[in-house]
Amino acid sequence: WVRRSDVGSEGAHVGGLSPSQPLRPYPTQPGQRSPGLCICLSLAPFHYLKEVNDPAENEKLESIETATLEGLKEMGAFGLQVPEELGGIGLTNTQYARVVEVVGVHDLGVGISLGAHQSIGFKGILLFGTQSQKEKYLPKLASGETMAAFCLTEPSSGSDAASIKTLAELSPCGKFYTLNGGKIWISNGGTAEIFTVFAKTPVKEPTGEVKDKISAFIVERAFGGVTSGPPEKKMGIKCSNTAEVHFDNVKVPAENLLGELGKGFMVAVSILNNGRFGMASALAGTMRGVIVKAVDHAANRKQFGDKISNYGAIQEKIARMAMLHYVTESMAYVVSANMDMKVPDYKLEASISKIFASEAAWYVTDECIQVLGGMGYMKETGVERVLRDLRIFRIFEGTNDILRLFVALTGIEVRGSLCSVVLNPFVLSLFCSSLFSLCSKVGIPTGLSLEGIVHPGLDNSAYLVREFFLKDLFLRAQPCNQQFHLKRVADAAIDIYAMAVVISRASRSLSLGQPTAEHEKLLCQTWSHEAFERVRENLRAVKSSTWNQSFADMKLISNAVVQNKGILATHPLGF
Ligand code: MYA
Repeated sequence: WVRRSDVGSEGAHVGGLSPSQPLRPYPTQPGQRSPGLCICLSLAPFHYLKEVNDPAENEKLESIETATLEGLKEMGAFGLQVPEELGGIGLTNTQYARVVEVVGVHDLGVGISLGAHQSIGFKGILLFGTQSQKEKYLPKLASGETMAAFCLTEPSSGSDAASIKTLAELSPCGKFYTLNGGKIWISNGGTAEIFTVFAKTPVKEPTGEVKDKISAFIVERAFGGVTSGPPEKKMGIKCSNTAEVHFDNVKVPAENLLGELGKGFMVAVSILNNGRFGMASALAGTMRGVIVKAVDHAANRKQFGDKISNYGAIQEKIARMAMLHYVTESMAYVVSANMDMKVPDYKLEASISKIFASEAAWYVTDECIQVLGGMGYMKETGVERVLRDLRIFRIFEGTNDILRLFVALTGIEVRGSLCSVVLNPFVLSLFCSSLFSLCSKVGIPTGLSLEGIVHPGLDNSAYLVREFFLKDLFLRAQPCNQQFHLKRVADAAIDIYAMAVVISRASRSLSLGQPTAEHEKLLCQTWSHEAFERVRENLRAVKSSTWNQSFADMKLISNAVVQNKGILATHPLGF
C-alpha cells in the first residue's frame, strides 16, 4: 500500500490508499473550469495550430512565425500554469498535459520553445520563488512579453550536473552576487530575458568549513554582462532557439537567489522532475499524429493486388505503434494526475515516462516512415522532420542512459554517486518494494488479491504483472554492481510500471463500458504479454552467467576499440 502520508489532502477522495478504501483507479479528471481553461481544453489550440502554424515554414525560417507566436500569446500559451491572479491561466498538470499534447501533434519545435520557457525556464519561480519574486516576474512571463530559459549545462558539465563551474560570489556588502561562467545548448538562450541560472557559491558549513555548493538565481539580461551566442545549427527542432549564454561579472541582487543558498542542485532536479511528464504527453500527441499518416497510407496503398494494411508485416507495425501510443498516453496522464493529487514523490515515474515516451515516439515515427516507404522519406510528407525533431528527446532533460541508472538506483534506494555505487545483496528486494509503491499509485495492488480492482476481463494481464511480486523474481536475483545490470533492472522496472499503468486504464475503460473498451483490452493484453517476456529476460540476464560473460566481453571489446581510436578488426581485404 502507498502510505497515507504519501497522498496529499486532495488525494483522499480520489484514492488515498488504505486497506479499508478502494485502490486508486486510473484517474478521471474533475470538472472545474476557469475561462482560460475553457480556451485551452476546447479545440481552439488544435484548430489554431492546424490552420495558422506552418511547421515546415518555421523550420525553414529557423524561428517561429510571428503570427503563430502572437496567437499563442493571446491564447495564454506562455503562462499555462501561472496562477490567474498573476496573469496566467492556472492550469493543473493534467490540463497542461492536454494542451502540450495538442502542440506535440503539430510542431515539436514550437513545443520546445514553449516548454523551455515554462516547463523549465521559469518553473523554478513557480515552485521555489518568494511571493515578491513571483509578483515581479510571472505576469510578464505569462503574457509572453518576456521569455525564460533554464541554464544548467556547461561545456564540461552535461549529465554530471553537479560538476558545474559557473561561480556566484556574494559581495562584501551582502547586497549582490557576482556571476561568472558560461552555459551551452540553452533552449531559448538567445531569446530569453529571464534566466534560471545554476552556479557554485561558497557556503559555510556548520563546522565552519567553506564549500562550493550549487545555488539557483533569477538573472535578468537587463542586469548587464549577459550575452548569448548565435543560434546553434541543429538536426531538428530548428525553429526553437538554442544558444550559448555567458555571464561576465553579472551583478545579481541578493534577493534574486532562488530557493535556499547551497540547495540549488535540488532546485534543478525538482524543476526537471516536475517538467518531465510534459514530454510524455507531447510525444503521445506526436505519435497520434504520425499514426494517422501511416494508417492513411496503409489503407489506401495497393501492392500485389491488395491494400498493404491487409498484410501481416504492416499489421504488426500498426498494432505495435498503437500499443506504444497507448502506454505513453496512459503514463503521461497518470503521472500528471498523481502530481495534481499532490503525491509528494513522483521523480521515478516522471523519469520512466520521459524514457518511455522518447523511445516510443522515435520507434513509432521511424515505423511510420517504413509503412509509407519512399513517400515517408520525402520532405513533403512531413514525417522526416518529425523524426529529426524527435531525436533530441532521448538526449535532453537527462539522457535516457543516465535516467535509466537513476531509475534503477533510486528504485533500489541506494545512496551515493552514480559512478561510485556498490550495491548490497538486498538491492533487488528493495527495488521490488519501490515498485510496489509505484504500481499501487496507479491502482495495481501488490497484495495477493486483485478481485474487485482489476476488471475480470483483464485477469490474465493482471496475473502477469503480479507474477513479479508473487514469485519474488527480484528477490531471487543476484546482487549487481554494474551499469550493464542496472540498465536491465531499469528496463524491467519500466515494463512492469507500463503494464500496471495500462491494466489500470483498460480496467477503468471496461468498468465504465466505454465504447473502445474491448480495443483497449486488446492493447493492454498484447502489450502485457510482450512486456512480461521482456521483464523475465531482463531479470534473467542480470543473474545469468552467460549474460555476465557477455557483459565482461563487451567491456573488453569497447576498451580495445576506444584504445585503437576506431574499429580494430582487420579489414576483410587485409587493409
Ligand atoms: S536541461 C539539462 C538537463 N540536464 C539533466 O537532466 C542532467 C542530468 N543529470 C542528473 O539528473 C543528475 O546529475 C544525476 C545525479 C541524476 C545524474 N530527483 O549522488 P547523486 C538526489 C530528486 O546520484 P550525481 C535540458 O536538457 C539524490 O537522491 N532527487 O548525484 C533542457 C541525492 O540525494 P541524497 C534527485 O551522481 C532541454 C542527491 O540528489 C534527483 O551527481 C529543453 C545527489 O544524487 C532527482 N531527479 O548524479 C527541454 N537526482 O543526497 C524543453 C538526484 O539525499 C522542455 N537526486 O541521497 C520541453 C518539455 C516538453 C514540452 C513539450 C513539447 C511539445
